[in-house]
Amino acid sequence: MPADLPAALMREFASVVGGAHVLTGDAAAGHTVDWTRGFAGHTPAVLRPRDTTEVAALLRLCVSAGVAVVPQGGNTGLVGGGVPLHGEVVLSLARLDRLGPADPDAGQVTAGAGVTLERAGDASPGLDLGVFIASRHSATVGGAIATNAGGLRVLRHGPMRAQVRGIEAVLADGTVVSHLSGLVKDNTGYDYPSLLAGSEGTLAVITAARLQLVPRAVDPVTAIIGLESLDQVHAMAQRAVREAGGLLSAEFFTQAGLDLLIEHAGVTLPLRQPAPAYLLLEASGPGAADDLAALAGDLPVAVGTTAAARARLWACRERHPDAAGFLGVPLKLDVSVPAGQWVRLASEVTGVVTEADPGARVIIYGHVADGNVHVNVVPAADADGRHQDAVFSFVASLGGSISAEHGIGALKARWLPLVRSDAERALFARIRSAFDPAGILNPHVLPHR
Ligand code: 2HG
Ligand code: ZN
Repeated sequence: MPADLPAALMREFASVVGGAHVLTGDAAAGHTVDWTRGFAGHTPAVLRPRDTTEVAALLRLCVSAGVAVVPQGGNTGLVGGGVPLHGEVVLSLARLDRLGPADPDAGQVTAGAGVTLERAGDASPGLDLGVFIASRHSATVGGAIATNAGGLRVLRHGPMRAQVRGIEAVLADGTVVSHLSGLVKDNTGYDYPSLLAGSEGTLAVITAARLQLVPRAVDPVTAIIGLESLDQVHAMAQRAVREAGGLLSAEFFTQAGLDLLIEHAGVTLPLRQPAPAYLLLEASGPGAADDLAALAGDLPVAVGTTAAARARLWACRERHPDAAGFLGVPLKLDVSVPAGQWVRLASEVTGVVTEADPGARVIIYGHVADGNVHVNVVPAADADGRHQDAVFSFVASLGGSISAEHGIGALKARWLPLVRSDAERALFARIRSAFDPAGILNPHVLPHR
């Protein structure tokens, strides 16, 4: 892509959104790099439409000029899927932030793509959004759907795809498709909202969504249990899923990550003594405290019931995405395996990385009950793909996935063939060209073959 676009096209952009919403140079800088600092690109323009009509007009201009577009929400992605690594135009959906009133009968709300997850969750006092992620203050509805975000309550409510009851989106040629009625039962053809969930901005630009909300957790109780091994972490999480009816979260981390947070982020040790591994459980509703106490038994445990105490405990887990960043620029590898392989993955993956790069630092943590481990690697050797090769081949050998919840983006495109067959990728390519024949939407995300 040229560094500059023709002046006439820039004028046409400005005539759609207003000159103040075509950002260039320094004003565009915050949109060209992701928050890990691992992905930095450049763009001739960041376009900030305020509604679906403006999105459609901009896409029509881009498709006729053959200009590639990276749709961007809150820019909290971790795989380089939302920043212009090849000089694309950035289409920021941040101004599409209209939040409708919650529908008390259906327990649903219609939210613009730019509404933050936190705001969507606050749409009604008795309800909440089922997806709960650490970046909820800045992550947006459109981006979370496009990446099928997961987070801390997937075991209870499923990922973002499971919250979507309808979608409005704009195709690359400017056509608006909209199905926002929110019907629970609606067998009237292809479920394209579900297809757009996890499509990483490659099929269409999501402009609004009808979201199913869930009952707000009543009197949640948070507990952190200190354990001797990852084996015990897994066994205890499995028991929690079976025995704590109101379970919302089962999260793990280790002393290695916690030490970094204690040193650099003001986090405090949750228990009297350090432990090799920790399991954070959260449950709500009648009997939640008793259920968690019965699970912990005589093990070291810290329990929080007030908002402040729970926040203190949650900081130990929620701050983990920052931990490796205190050592350098981390590679964030987000993988999952079948339940029966989780202990092998969690206990062997650090050795797998250090075999490829003996000086690498590895911090692991994540969501136990859904088989997901976040492997954060600060390389000592060149970050030339050797870390991904090692981790992803290991995960594939365990029957797992190279992306549990963050997507493929630019970071993992090379390794998709490890987990998706030729036939599957050929089908992906045909779906993609049906939606976007000109290939202007996020062309460098997800391989075309
Ligand atoms: C989490 O679970 C997020 O905290 C971020 O998915 C994980 O930064 C990461 O690797
Ligand atoms: Zn996660």
